[in-house]
Amino acid sequence: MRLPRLFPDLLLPSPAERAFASLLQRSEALAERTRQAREWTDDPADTALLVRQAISHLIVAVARLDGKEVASWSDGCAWLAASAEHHPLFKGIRDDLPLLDELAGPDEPAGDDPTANRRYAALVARLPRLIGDVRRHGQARQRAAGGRPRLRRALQSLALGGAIGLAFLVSAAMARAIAPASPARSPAVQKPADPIAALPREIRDDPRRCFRGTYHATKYFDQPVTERVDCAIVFDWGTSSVPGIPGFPAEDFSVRWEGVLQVRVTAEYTFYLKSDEGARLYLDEAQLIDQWERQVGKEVASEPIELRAGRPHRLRLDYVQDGGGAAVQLLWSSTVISKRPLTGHDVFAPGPDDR
Ligand SMILES: [Ca+2]
Repeated sequence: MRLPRLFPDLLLPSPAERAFASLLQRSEALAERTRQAREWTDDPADTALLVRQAISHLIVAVARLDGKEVASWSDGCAWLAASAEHHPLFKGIRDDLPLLDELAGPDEPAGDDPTANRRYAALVARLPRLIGDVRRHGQARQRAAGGRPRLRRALQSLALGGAIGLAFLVSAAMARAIAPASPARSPAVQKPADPIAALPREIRDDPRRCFRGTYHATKYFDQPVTERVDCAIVFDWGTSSVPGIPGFPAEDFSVRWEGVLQVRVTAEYTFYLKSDEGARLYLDEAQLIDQWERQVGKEVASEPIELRAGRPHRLRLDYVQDGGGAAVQLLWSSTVISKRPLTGHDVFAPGPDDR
């Protein structure tokens, strides 16, 4: 006898149904993130990061279909390695998964490594087939669950959501990894040496973009010599004076950079500051990094901070040089971008109220 559903909200879904619903949500989030990233990213390491997220998503999907929870990328890789049953499904990509770690990681990729380039391009090329295999795996489970309409609906939604997300991903990844004239020189492992030169001209030439740097001929921000546009803060002046500012001292000077940071994707962001010698980073009223004690070249990271898409934040970096070499570098990273210089992509000129 069937019980009347007087209180449908009190009839809790089964663990499997909850797992599929959550997976569907992840799938939609991936679709949105990939769409946003495709609109603005120009760094090949991002593509590697997105490919890794997509494969991670597939691994989680298969694990959950089989009632197994994997909590992280490394858990998923370990589960694949230990689960002989799924070797055929992920055959052909398993050995290349560590390559994604390397390409999407914070370190400089391996430069012009033709072998890594070829492996990466081949991995991306195999993704559509892997997606098909995972969908068929899900459909087989669906047939097995034939008598349970809610579970069937969840599986159908899962397949559709995953396909949408991965279609975005594959089109974005292939445009970058497969399109170059020579497949042995895919952009996956090429990084621009000069982050400012790598910026599109329309950003470099846009007067509303980038930091405003005020260069002072003392260590105390009290003797401005010039103000100029800097589209990234990645400088190593050595013991020479700052180029382009005639008569500017090579020692005992200070620079204040100001801008308005507006991120395109809501996420947690981390900032990294390295300087010779002192530097401090502020976001609105908060001091994110205090590196004022004299030191040379030690990188300090901020606590991760959630920034919402489109919301403007005042950003200020104070830098001081005593003697010897002079260098300063501001990088950032998040769950959607690899570690890189913060540039005029996301930083706008400060207005009168932002300084
Ligand atoms: Ca110095």
